[in-house]
Amino acid sequence: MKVDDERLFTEAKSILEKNWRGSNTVPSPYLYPHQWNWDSGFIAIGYSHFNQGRAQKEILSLFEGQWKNGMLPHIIFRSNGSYFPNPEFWQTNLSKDSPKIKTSGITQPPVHAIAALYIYKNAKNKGKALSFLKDLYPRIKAFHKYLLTERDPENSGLVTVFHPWESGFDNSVRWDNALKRVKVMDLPGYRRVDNKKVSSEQRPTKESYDKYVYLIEIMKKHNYNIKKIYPLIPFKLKDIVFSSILYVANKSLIEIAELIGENHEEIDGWINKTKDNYFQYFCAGDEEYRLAYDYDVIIKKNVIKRTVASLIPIYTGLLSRDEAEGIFSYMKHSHFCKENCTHKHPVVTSMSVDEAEFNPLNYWRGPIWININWMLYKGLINYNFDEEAETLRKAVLELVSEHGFYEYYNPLTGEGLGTDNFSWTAAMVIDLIKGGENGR
Ligand code: 2M8
Repeated sequence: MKVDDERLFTEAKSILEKNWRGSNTVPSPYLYPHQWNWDSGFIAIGYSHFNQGRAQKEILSLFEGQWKNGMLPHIIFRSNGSYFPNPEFWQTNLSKDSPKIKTSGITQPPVHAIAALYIYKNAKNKGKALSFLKDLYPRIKAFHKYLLTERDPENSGLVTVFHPWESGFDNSVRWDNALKRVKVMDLPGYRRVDNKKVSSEQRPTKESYDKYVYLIEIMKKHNYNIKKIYPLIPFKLKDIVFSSILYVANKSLIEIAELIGENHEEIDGWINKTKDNYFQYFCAGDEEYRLAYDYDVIIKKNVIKRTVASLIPIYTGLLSRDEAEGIFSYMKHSHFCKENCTHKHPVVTSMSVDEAEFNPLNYWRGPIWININWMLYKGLINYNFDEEAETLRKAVLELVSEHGFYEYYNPLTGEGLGTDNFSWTAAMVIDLIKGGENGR
């Protein structure tokens, strides 16, 4: 199918315009009527191609929610739009670190330095972009420092998530075993909104939500004090995607430091620590597939489930060419895209179709996500797999062009799932059309 890039770009742009709320963009007006952390990062990358001012504002407004300990919350509540859990549920005023503005009490993957560098590189007005970087740099650095200290008492350079929502891969099979160990007690009453807005077969189960809520209750009980939470929370994993993004973000932060004349020794130290431990923590013992896996801090074991997270190391550039080729071969022929997937769109699924839990309709348990494919595309480019990258790029654009700007897609049919008019899908499409940093 020949994609009309101009038409697709105009459509994508109009979705971001529609979802813009004056200082930030909602991921989707219907399902997610507030500002989300990593969504804003991806969205700013999209804006960087046509509206520098908005791109900058998107990131700056997100950082209005930053906590005094550096934590950047996963949601900034910006409207009365219905969503559960709402600010009354989070009660972040229990923490001495929370800001005045209403936020959630957990974080999400740090794509902001990557986005900020993008904004600079694509900026028409470099002077304004430099002031933006100067303003933002200490705040991003404080966030990364929080992740590499409070969220890494093991001093590994890899981040521990306390909650599936922190990973952004909410109900992924990656978290199933760890969640089995979470025994829910004294759960408060709560009312979900998500499964009234989107068909419940496409959303997490009640059992998952009970655990999500219970984990937050533990954090609230300890006033969101990480030092108290860390030893006792029953869900604690070194997240391979989160840590990989942080590594790439630290590389961007070094470039930013150089642009604004800041010393980056401390960030160099972070990068080296991540490099030293990455393979030790994530690449343990999968003789058969040689893929990388999350590390469960409590049972000190890797979570051996074949999901797209295992392919994300290609995005870091930490792999040898040989290893990157291995990852690529999985992307191409493997569990992720074989005959039962739609060959028209060889786009990578969130979970191997061979895993018993694979479900083409359910959220992060099978469907295709565009931001994740964008990271894989960037990884292929890093290793100069240009032809393969182009195949993936075209496949993503074809999928969206044919089925619309959805939150996720059924890999067997291409059908759009979750909510429509989804902002990061639009933003990633813009970047794939416009050719990344500095155009193609
Ligand atoms: C989804 O997560 C939220 C909770 O944060 C939810 O399901 O209510 C995830 O896909 C997450 O990665 C994303 O940032 C968020 C907003 O798009 O939605």
